[in-house]
Amino acid sequence: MVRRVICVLAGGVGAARLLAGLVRVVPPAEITVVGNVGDDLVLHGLHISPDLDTITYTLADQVDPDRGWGLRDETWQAMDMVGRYGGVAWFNLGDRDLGTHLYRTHRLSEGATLSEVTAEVVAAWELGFRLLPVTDDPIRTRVTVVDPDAEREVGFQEWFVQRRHDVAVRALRFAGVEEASPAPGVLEAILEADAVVVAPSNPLVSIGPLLAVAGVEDAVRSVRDKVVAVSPIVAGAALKGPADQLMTDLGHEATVVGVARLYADLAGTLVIDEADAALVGAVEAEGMRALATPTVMSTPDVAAELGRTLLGAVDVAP
Ligand code: FO1
Repeated sequence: MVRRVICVLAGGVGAARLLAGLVRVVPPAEITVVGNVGDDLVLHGLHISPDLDTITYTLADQVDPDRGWGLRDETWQAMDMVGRYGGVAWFNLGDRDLGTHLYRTHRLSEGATLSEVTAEVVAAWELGFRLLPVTDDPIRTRVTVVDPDAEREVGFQEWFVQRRHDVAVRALRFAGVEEASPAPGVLEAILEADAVVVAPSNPLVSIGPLLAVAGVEDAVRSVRDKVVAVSPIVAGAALKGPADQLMTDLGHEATVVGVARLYADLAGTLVIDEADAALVGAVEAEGMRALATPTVMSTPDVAAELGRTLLGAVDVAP
């Protein structure tokens, strides 16, 4: 039997929750995830890939359910030590989580690529799906924030975690993206997919860096009829994180219609929450088919049902 390919373009927490549902309706071996690395950072000399880890830990059923990132039953003794010395302690790395970063950093120092290390980590958790960083090259999301006196460019996590994304944003850029090429298998996964799912991740800072890597946006556009996106905006607000505020700050409408304008070229269908059912017509006026259904993944059952709806939208039988 020819194995199907379900390709998921993914950020962090929202994508991870969707994937936890999807693996209940299709065999994990059929799923290839293309993950965001614009949020990556080097801290304490360690390479940290938050979105790749959030996906891995969630599918391993090891994620902390309240935070949505990091590991459950975590302890923080290493961070306490860093704090004692006056080191960088605003980005919280749990003791168990640190093991992942130690392993990744060591393997990279040996010359392994980020895709190779990521495959090793996923295999160690026996997850059975493929997780590809969009690129093996370093790309870093940089955020221009408006301080009371001046504009300043900071790293993604300085904006997101250190400043609690509680500051107006003037601009975004993905440093290094001009030199980045897609990781092995990324373009093939998109071009050969039976379905491409754009997860309910932040369109600007989670999906944006994926599309900015050479060839990725063109590949997605070329299979537009097989692409189904899920809106991360429900009733005018982001379920988690700052997608709504960021869209507003950068001149986009923070509604499903604003999401449709960002994705209309790339995806044939936009799945929106039932709370936005009244906006089906407005989304379709942007040139996409709209489907209204429960998208708030409060339980794995809802996530699985959403997974079924997404596959059905592009005529793939679960
Ligand atoms: N998010 C926070 O709000 N505070 C943190 O201290 C924090 C630490 C952290 C460590 C490892 C990791 O994989 C994720 C972590 N996150 C933290 C989440 C992360 O900033 C976000 O999930 C994203 O990068 C946005 O997708």
